[in-house]
Amino acid sequence: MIKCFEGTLNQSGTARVAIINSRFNSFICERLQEGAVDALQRHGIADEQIAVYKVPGAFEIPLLAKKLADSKKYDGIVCLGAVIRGDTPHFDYVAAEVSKGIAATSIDSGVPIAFGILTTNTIEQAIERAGSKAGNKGWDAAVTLLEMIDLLSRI
Ligand code: INI
Repeated sequence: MIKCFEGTLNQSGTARVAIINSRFNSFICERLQEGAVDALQRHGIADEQIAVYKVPGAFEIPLLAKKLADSKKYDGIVCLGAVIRGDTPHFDYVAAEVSKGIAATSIDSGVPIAFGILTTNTIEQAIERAGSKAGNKGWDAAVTLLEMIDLLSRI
């Protein structure tokens, strides 16, 4: 019999979750946060177990994620942001650093960190992914985080 390990979404309600959200493109990021909080609440996470940390832009997310992971105060972290392409290469630097930084922090710390950062070519694409026709990527990231918290607890 092969043993298969897979996380569930049936939280016992004990997970402590930090959300890191960016103020840059805040009209998108606020929708992502609403989605993430809704997903956590619907899976039994009480408001008292959720803390939101705001940073200026997506570039600042990895540093805060590292500090929060090192603090051992949270079982997992959801990172939210919206990096939208402009006329200059700035997008590429911000998008690359935030994705690399989050991945490295999660691997180094062992704390699950969900990547809820939109990287889109247009504002319309971001709106579609922040609670309209392509769903809400904040919601998706929060659910992914809960699954990973549960999976890691089964090792
Ligand atoms: N930050 C974002 O979160 N999204 C963007 O689209 C963005 N663009 O394109 O400029 C952005 N820039 C700011 C960056 O994250 C830092 O806050 C800034 O460079 C200061 O370190």
